[in-house]
Amino acid sequence: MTFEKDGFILLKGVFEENYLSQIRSKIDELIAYSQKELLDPLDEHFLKHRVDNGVLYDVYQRHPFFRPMAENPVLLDEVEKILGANFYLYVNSLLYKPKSKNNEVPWHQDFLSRPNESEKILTWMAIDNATKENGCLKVIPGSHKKGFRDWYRVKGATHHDRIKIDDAELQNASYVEMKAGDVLVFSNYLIHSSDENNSDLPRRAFRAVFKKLDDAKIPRGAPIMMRSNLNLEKVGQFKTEQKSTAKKLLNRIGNYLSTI
Ligand SMILES: O=C(O)CCC(=O)C(=O)O
Repeated sequence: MTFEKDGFILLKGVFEENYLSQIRSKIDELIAYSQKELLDPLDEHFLKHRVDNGVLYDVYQRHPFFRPMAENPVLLDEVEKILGANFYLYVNSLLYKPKSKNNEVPWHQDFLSRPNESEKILTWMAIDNATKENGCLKVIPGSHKKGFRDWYRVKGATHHDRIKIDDAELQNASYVEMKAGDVLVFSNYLIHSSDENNSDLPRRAFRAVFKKLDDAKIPRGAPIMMRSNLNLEKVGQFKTEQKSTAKKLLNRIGNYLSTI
């Protein structure tokens, strides 16, 4: 299995059980707190949580106990091999897929609605064992090679952006069962999905997405550099054209529209 050939790699045993059990109890507290739907003082800065669907957004910024996960050096070394020495945290979320909540995720590629941005690398960190029964990820190996596919949006659906995929390609789909502590690193061009959690077992995962600093586009908030090599010769490469106020406003509207 190589990232180039398959579009993903599986890192085994990145997080130890001791550490994961602490994270799990923190997550239990966090979910119980989020379910109370209290007034959120951070609301204007971050995307609204989707508690029922099992997605809590921007947990890296909101809850410091997630930071060591996204900053794990083994994981960042792998990302650095793909993206180079300068990359930032693009988005992040806790995906806890509660039981029997119609939380199947259809076949898609990530960030389909932002075709002009460079590749993003996803790291999907298993906090529990992820199995066929509790809705582990499914992938189509090698599907990243053709870039973005034709896609459509189902308005109002939780996972609204889907791709058109033919049966021949679906034959190659495989489940990625993971042990708690494993991390799947994959390209945003990789076609993936997951089934509903029909088991009594939790399926919690932390998802952190990274992007190269070829520009500093980010859906919300401000970029957080995760690795940064201040090589003076290279700094000039990042110089971008001055954007007019109108262009900045259009970007903001575009980013907002892609989240609804
Ligand atoms: O966690 C899941 O079930 C799906 C996650 C996913 O599709 C993604 O990370 O883009």
